[in-house]
Amino acid sequence: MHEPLNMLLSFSHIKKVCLIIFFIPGLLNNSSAQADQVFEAEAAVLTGTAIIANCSNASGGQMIKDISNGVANAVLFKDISVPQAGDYFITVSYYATNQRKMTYQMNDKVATTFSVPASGVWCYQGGVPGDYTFQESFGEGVNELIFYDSPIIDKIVISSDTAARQSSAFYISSTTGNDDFNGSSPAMAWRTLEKVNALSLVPGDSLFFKAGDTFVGKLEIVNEGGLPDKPILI
Ligand SMILES: [Ca+2]
Repeated sequence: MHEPLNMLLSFSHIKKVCLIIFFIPGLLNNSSAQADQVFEAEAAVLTGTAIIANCSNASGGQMIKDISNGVANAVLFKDISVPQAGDYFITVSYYATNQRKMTYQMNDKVATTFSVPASGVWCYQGGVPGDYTFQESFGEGVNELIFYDSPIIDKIVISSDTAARQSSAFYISSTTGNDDFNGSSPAMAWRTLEKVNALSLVPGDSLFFKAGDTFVGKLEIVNEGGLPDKPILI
């Protein structure tokens, strides 16, 4: 691969990409952060074919499988209560041996489908669940969250603390990306800046824009900042 002539970044030149360091102290001091809430899938309402499977590596020793073929076969978390309306992080623990679609619906909103990467081998083969975190706005009080057309689900964790998500690298390519991907690798790169803008960056995150690609639009980083030892790299 030859050296790119412009300032756009290359996946293969990761060590050279520390162009901008955001350090905005104080923004992440959220004294009202709530403790994580854990909801085991096996304690949720199961409909249709959804059924409990036992496995010692799953949280609580159980998980839910056969969540396919539409909304009739679902895992419904009926009683997710949050103290105030706002954005919260949802981390789903799941098992999938291949990239899989996952669909959820929050309260009466339109359902959302995205792709999650393979978690590894199956639970009975000794595999541990994969974790996938996304952000969703909750109403004050009780919320309902339903998953269907999804891989095996072990549990979900609801958190208001941005630090609950571990720092990650995100990849964006306007030529080879797909906004249905999760942005976790060059092969799973997002296509548009909208996906980046929808992300709540946490300290230690990195954003890699593919060399030679052109990105139209505006990169918005609002109320997101790094820490002295964990900057956000772009
Ligand atoms: Ca479980």
